Amino acid sequence: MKNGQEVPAEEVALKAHSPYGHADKDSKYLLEVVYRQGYVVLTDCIDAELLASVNARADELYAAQAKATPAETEQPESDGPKQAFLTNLVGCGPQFQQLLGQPSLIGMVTSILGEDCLLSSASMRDVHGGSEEQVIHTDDLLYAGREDWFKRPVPRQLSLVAAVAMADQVASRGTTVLFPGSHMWEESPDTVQAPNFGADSAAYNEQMRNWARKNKGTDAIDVEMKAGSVVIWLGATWHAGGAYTAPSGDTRRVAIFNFCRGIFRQQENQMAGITHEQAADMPKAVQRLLGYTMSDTGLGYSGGQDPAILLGEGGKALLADNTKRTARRRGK
Ligand SMILES: O=C(O)CCC(=O)C(=O)O
Repeated sequence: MKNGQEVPAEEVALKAHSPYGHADKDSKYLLEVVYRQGYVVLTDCIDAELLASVNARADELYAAQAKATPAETEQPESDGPKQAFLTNLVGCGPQFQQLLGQPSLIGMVTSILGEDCLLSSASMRDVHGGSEEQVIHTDDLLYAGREDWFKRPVPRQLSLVAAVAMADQVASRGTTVLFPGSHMWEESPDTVQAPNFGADSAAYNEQMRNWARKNKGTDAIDVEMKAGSVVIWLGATWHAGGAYTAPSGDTRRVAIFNFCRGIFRQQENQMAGITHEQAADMPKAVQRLLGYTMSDTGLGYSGGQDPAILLGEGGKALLADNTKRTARRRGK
């Protein structure tokens, strides 16, 4: 227990048995850690061959992006020129689908957000020398109105991120900065002081660090990890992408998979960004995460039917799973 909120130990015990194949004993331990700290690192999660093929495809896509007209590559002002993004990763090649579908990663995600959770967004972030620290934030800020609906500390997480280290993650090259235990704080950075996203992040972040030290006795940590590791942080956890302060060195590359509960809208509109034909060729676990399964509460049908039907032959395996799940839920 920390800061007045119980770690939901019963959830840990009940949900450690994932049908996605994560080793049970490890899952239970990792879940305890994530509920206690607000984040957990899964080491050696992705093998070198898959990392290499994802990196090679990402290099191709960045090269194509660089050739595009400046208007097309222009970044939003707050992102600055020292970083680059690929979005809609799942639609960019089977390598990314394989990365997303790693059983140990999905096992943890579904243990926390439920088996009907959704992929909210999938992006690659490359950070180059001179990049500033992002504004310290929480990802569940996306569900605005939480002062009324999702008052902190939230009893159940609304979302989480799984960030895959595509290269070694080093503090001086801008690895993720996280505030341990902050998912259980009543305050989020924006309620301590609303940020001005257009302004320099440094002064705001200094203010947040001082506030956390003074009021919670907490210092931020840098999540250093080897390529192939994955850090999962909860939607309520305070964090930022760090500053790239090293005078030289490799690009910091991270694949960021954002997940939300099945009852929420996805940040990146997966149904608009990926055609049914594309989705029909994807692994079942990925089809499910895109939204071709209804939520446990019955959200997400199409034409009054199971959305997996839209995938034709390619959706048959998922449809069979969905039918079994629905029958189980109805006690049949
Ligand atoms: O780059 C990171 O480690 C964190 C990125 C992040 O939090 C964001 O883009 O909102």
